[in-house]
Amino acid sequence: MEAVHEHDHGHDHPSGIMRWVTTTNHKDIGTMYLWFSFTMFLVGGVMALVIRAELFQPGLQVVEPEFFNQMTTLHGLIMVFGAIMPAFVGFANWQIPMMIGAPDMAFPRMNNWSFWLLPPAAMLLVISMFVPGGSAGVGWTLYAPLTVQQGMGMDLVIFAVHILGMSSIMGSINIITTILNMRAPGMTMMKMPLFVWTWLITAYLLIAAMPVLAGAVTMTLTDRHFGTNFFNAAGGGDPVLFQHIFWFFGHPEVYIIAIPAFGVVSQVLPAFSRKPLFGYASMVYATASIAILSFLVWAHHMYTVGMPVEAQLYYMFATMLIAVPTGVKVFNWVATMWKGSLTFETPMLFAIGFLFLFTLGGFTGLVLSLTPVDVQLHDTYYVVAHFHYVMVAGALFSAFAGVYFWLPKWIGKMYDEKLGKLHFWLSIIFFNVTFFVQHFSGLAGMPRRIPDYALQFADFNMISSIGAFGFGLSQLLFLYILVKAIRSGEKAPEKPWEGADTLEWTHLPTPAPYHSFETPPTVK
Ligand code: CU1
Repeated sequence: MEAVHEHDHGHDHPSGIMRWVTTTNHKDIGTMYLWFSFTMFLVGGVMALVIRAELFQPGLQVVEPEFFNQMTTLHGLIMVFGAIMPAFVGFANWQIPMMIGAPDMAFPRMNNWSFWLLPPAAMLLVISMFVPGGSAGVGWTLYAPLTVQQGMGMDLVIFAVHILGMSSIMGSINIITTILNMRAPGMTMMKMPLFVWTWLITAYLLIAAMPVLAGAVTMTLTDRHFGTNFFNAAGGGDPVLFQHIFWFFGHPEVYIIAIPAFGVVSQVLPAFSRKPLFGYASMVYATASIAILSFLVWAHHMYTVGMPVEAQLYYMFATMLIAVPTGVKVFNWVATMWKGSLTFETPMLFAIGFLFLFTLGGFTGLVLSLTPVDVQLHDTYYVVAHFHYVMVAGALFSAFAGVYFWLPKWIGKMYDEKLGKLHFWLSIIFFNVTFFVQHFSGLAGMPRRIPDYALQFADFNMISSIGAFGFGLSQLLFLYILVKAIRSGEKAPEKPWEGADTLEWTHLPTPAPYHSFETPPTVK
């Protein structure tokens, strides 16, 4: 029986499934992160479609209200922790060592463990639906006191969050150590590709934010089972305390997702503009400013809890301040394209789609930062529209841009450009059909996380549901494009994007063969 492959350098490597279980190679681990992310994207997407199917018409048709609530909870948790974050960690694994000229991540075995913690955590979230009482129908924010009253599914969700946190913290330690200690000679901090900078900053955000979430769910756990009263007013606790702790994690979490997305776009836009990134240093400083500010604005999610007007004013102005560094970044991206030799291949289309729609999502965020406005719009579909512009048209479109941009270097083959462009246009059209109308139903007062609604919202919801099913189906095209490229894509040229690879900050080392165990060449 052939149990191992013979490599010319004489080492034995496990084959089959054991190769993936035991791998310490950053490319293998990056690949696993990306496939895991895509799988969770489909699982979370099906849950979104359950929600949209129920909301297609007023009244209750498809699922029980309890199950609907579980779907909104698990859709949020799975998309944030299972789909978006692992996608960008996958990019980090693939790109950071190659971009800074390191042979691998600093702690390759810990890297393996970081990844393999994810599947059991995802399993816990999914099987929580099947325990007695079902999963937690509490929303992804897990607000007390409702979480204290939930059944056993809530315990599985808490355990899943603990495991996800461990994975993120170990991944962050790995990324920080790799970037600070393993750069090739001459690769100074201010020469690093911006994607590397954004991940360095994000890793610090993760280390600061994830333990806070772990603390919040641990306190929930002890309130549930061990007689504490952290969030129980009858026992001297305060349910609003949970919201403070959760959003001290939750707002930085938004930037944990957005900042690596900024990094990807900052690689793609220069490449397809044939110009270096405009304002590199200001990009680094703006990103760091956003990261610091993200810890100072958490209670803008809590304007309706009855805080003093002074606090409302502080959180309003602090939140508006974030628009300044964000404006610097958007200005730099536009200035990068200005007078460039633009071409519009799929990665560039997704990056420009990101630029337009993320900016729109940022703008509605600015609207929501205004306390008197937010008091009206709190827990309406306006908020749902806002954060889906940031998360889907922002982070997800950036992730698509990254996959199309780097795929030729990862697998040595090209994807089908026509189908890639079709994927972009279907995605951007159906995305807007789904979510643009939610601004209107929100402004008209439709509450979120409710399976039924008043007749006046019927048209907006029907349009939104049609868009959601179109968007979901379009992502099957993405899967087809990937499989087709991997199985029968044309051999990628040395320089897949004409003219782009001559730029210092978009240059990657020669295409390393897929599944290669060899050390990538160092950057000059
Ligand atoms: Cu926030």
